[in-house]
Amino acid sequence: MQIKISNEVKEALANGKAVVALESTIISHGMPYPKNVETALMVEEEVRKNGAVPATIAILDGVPTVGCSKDEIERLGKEGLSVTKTSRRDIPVVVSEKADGATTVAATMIFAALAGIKIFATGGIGGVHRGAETTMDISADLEELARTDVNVICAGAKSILDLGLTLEYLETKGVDVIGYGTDELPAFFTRKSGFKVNHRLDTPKDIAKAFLVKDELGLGGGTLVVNPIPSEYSMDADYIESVIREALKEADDLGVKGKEITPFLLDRIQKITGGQSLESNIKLVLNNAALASKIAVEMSNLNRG
Ligand code: PSU
Ligand code: MN
Repeated sequence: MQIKISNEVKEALANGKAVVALESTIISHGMPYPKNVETALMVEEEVRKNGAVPATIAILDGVPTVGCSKDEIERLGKEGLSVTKTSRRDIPVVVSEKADGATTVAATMIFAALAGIKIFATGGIGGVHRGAETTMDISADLEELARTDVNVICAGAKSILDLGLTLEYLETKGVDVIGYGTDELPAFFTRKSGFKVNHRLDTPKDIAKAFLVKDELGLGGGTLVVNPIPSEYSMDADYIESVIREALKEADDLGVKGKEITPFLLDRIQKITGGQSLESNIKLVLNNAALASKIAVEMSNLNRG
């Protein structure tokens, strides 16, 4: 099976340089065009500025690609919702049908691991949905964190999810949740959620050291690092909660479920807030890209040292 790794990423990996994986569902299904493309390119720039090489991951004409070009990112952004949102289960058919696929956190982790990339930055992960006790809607992202050896840096999860159940699921699966400079799980648009993280670490180096121990012991699986949105961009907690409730009610009324529910809610939240949430979303992704790059650089230094 052929996976394509860009020359730049291949060379960086061969030389033990810092590389940061980036997902593509956030481009096609997470933000509207052209902001999605602008953001994806800014995120790559942010990774470079912090001394690492970005590797945006997607499936293009059936070829899993690690290190998409600008044109490829533009193509995924333009395709938007018409490109297949590709999680673990979707990979075989998207590849065999030679289709384009925008990879979720789960699918991006799979290709990052195949390429040998250990650090991955995104906005928010999927998790246990509110009402999962009856719908059983639990994102494949959580199971992937349990089994695939890639560490994900995010801003927590949106409270479209049940954050308490998401943490319990991760605990059962042996996935550590590390708060960067925080004792509390951030809730994507806000810095607080009322839930404690499992560990708090205050420097990229401390986080890199923990990742190396996981490697040395061969524990496998991923880690979730949660990085609060910078205060100046965070949103009012009561306001965003009311917006999320409204979006959830609309989804319920329209009977939206399965893989469509997350993109539907993201789009509704953006529209109800008049784009204010999109601006926060962009800022937190950049913030995560910077942290992920610093951790990747520390790991590369520790590995060399
Ligand atoms: N949450 C966000 N933004 C996103 C996603 C989730 O705040 O863009 C995307 C990610 O690609 C994530 C996927 O992996 O949705 C999860 O979808 P599902 O819940 O269907 O597994
Ligand atoms: Mn789901």
